[in-house]
Amino acid sequence: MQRLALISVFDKTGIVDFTRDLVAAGYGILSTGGTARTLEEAGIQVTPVEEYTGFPEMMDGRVKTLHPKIHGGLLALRNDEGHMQSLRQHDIQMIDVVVVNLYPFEQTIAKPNVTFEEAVEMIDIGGPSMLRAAAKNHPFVIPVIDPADYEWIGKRLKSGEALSTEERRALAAKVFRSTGAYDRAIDDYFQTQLQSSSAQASQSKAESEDTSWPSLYTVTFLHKQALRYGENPHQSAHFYAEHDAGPATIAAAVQLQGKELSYNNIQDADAALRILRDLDDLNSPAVVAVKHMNPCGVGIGSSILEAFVRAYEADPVSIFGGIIACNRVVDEDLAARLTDMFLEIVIAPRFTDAARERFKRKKNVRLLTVDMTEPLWRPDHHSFRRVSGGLLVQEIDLQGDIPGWTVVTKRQPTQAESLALRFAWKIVKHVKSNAIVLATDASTVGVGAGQMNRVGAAEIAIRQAGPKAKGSVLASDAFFPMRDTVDTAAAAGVRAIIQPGGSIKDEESIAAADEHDIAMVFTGIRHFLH
Ligand code: 93A
Repeated sequence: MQRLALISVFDKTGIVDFTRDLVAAGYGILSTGGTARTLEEAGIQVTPVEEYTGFPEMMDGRVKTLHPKIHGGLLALRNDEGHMQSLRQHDIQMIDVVVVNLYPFEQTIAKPNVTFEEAVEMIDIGGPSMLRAAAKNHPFVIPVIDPADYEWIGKRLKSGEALSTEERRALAAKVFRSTGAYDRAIDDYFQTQLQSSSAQASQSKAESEDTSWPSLYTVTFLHKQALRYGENPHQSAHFYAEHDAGPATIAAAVQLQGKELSYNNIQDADAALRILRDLDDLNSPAVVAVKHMNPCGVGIGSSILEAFVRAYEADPVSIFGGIIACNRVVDEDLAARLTDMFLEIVIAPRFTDAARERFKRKKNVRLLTVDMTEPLWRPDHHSFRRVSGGLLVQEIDLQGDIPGWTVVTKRQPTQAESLALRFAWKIVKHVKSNAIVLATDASTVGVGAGQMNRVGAAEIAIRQAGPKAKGSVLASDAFFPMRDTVDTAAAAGVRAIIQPGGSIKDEESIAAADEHDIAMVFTGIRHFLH
């Protein structure tokens, strides 16, 4: 019987070529409305899902693929006679490949002025169901959620070479990770909506959740390694690893070469990794440069080299002796650039053999690989800070993105400004308070960290950006207590601002932004980091 591929994608990029590969590999194509139209327009023969199930897409598309003829075909165990019997009895065909990407919930809520109802309509139900069914049954069904996988899978299926168990499992893991992140984003959004609409908004989170906190806080860390010394040579130090440190953590990093990691190295590498992982949902090659736990340059691009060049050019001075973290494989071209400079550490998911060769000439550079497909934190992870006589324990700041923002000025941010604002907001979260970040939609251009007044942080960021400040956007980790930061930003040519809002003098800052034709948005969220 002919093998079947089910294709239902919101983002149609690359789908025609991939489907051609599947057809060439002998697959019949089942597809939903819009996807079917795209494929048919490209001259590919498809069977619409509604023809196969005998049910029309209904309720404005809310019910398209939620049908036993789809889910039976995805979930049936091919090596179970009873399952096969059910397929035959109900005239259900096996589906062998599922290609789905989801309604863009996060992009939708990032848009200014989106209503709750519009956001809810963008919660994909059928897509995750198919993906999770395929991922559960991955020994028999290939689940494809990431367009980056189209090419290699297409090639392999065309050549008739089966996917290995590990490859299938990795594709399944990617699905669960993505659908998990998708649901978390929905949860975050609902939580912020609840907080702002609920009559109990004033009740503090601590009050409502108090009971889940233990009266005796115990935590176990296992000795991992002795360190040469601590933050300074006169402080002795050791590294303890969390009992169940996940593979994506700095404690699980694998060192490929270079001197032993120092106390400061571990802190800095962790900071770099945290920033990098908060960029995951931009789905872009990204490079983060860190000094003393603050980002000095962050870049994204169409390639990891381009991302590096942008991170580097953001601040070619501070990067000296810093730490570079990359979210894609480091190849020889990038290694050539990285070995041209003095760096303490380079972190990446992998280094090519040629890149490794390059680094061998720089024996002192520490190369670390870290699995970047797993989440960095578990929801129950806490952060600790010792104070004299006690321990402060808090939830980790997991708010890596903006659940929504409100435009408070006459001018709305342009699309490019919106992208830049989102990017700058992700970075400012990781800069020591008071923090100001100037950025474009592809890189930071100025970072002002750890100042005791906000306008001082802005002045540092602007000075460092130099001519690059003009046309950039500004992110502030906390609200402006007065209008001076807006005025300073305007004088430097900043075009848009993102900040939490919530000062009693917000109106003054808004008036200042309007005077300077700056677009300003409020997030309602603060990112102090001390
Ligand atoms: O509204 S849904 O949750 N209901 C469904 O039954 C369903 N099936 C697929 N959305 C559903 N989808 C989603 O439609 C897919 O995840 C994909 O994002 C999109 C593709 O629709 P079209 O092919 O009509 O462009």
